[in-house]
Amino acid sequence: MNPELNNIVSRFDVSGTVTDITPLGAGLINDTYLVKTSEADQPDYVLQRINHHVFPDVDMVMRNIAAVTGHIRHKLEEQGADDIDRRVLTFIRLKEDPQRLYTEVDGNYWRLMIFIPRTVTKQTVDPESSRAAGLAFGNFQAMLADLAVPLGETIKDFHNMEFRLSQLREVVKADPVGRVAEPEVQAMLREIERRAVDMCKAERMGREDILPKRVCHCDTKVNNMLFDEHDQVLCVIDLDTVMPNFIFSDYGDFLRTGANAVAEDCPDMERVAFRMDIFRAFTEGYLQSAGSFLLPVEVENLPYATALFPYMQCVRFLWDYLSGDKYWKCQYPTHNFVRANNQFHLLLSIEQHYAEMQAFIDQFMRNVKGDDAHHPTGAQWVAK
Ligand code: GN1
Ligand code: MG
Repeated sequence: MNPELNNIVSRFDVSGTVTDITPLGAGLINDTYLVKTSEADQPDYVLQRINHHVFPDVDMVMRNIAAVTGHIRHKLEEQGADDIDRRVLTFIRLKEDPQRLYTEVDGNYWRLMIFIPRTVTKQTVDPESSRAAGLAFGNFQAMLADLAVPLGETIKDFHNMEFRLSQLREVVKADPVGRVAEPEVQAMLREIERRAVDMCKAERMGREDILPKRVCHCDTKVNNMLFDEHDQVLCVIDLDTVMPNFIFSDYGDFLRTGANAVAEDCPDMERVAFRMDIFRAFTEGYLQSAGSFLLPVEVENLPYATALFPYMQCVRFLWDYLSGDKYWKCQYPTHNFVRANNQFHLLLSIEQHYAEMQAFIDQFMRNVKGDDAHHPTGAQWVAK
């Protein structure tokens, strides 16, 4: 067992005897380990090094997470839910300083949480698990809609499209690794600029005060959910990016990964496609649980959200490619460009389905209005 990792774990108030610490999962941002204990009646743990280059204010990250997990736990208790320790993450306090949920060692920050057993993580979904995911993320937002503690923005301007474009334009100007002149990069930059004004619609609506920010997860990828043996979402994980945002973040980022027929770095662009069966199932699930608080302007713009996130991720991957691959781990030199191109092809597929998505949502709203026109917002969005 790695003595340094063992030493870090020993700072936390763990129950049980640690026998093994091994790498876990394949997150691109944080380093994660499974901490095994020998006793059958004691939990195993997950040890994680928080990437403070990505999340500069570690204390804010952990304050947000404490507020969010505490609030969800309280809601679940009120609802009389069973198995609460498997439905919400539990972070372990430090022995020396029980107020704190993380420790610093040689400039690195670490946290420990209870490992949730008997779960399934997915890299891909089918319509049924997408419906479950839609319900779960809508429910996550709904449970946090009345969170009284204001959350911090753990990555400033994380999903701000105007900011992401300005970051890209800056690196294009500076061209630090000489990749801007590549013809494929030039072609992609033209496609990005052609759509730039449309894609910044959310920021404009935000400034006009017609679009609110709410507590969002902001990284609603398929693999940030733990499913149970019945294909229901048990627990939403990876909470570092939980912060106030437009709801488009959670809706759009799920479909970006879940509805892509292939992985986000699949180099075969002909296989990249937006799956409408996933879109319909996820949308119905999401509207069922988020319907209690969504405004019409939020519902109407869900098709825009499906386009926004592949577009934004294309911009972000291209930015990293042009910066010299500093943000995402790469397995080969053009990995980030392949990812950007994949996201761009996903956007093209979404653009082809745009009218169909709009019609699906419009139909949904018409059904709802016909039946229940007098409700300004609220449960009227529930799928019929
Ligand atoms: C990062 O760490 P991971 O894989 O959950 C990124 C997301 C991107 C994603 C693309 C904090 O998420 O925004 O969509 O990679 N998270 C951060 O794979 O930048
Ligand atoms: Mg993750």
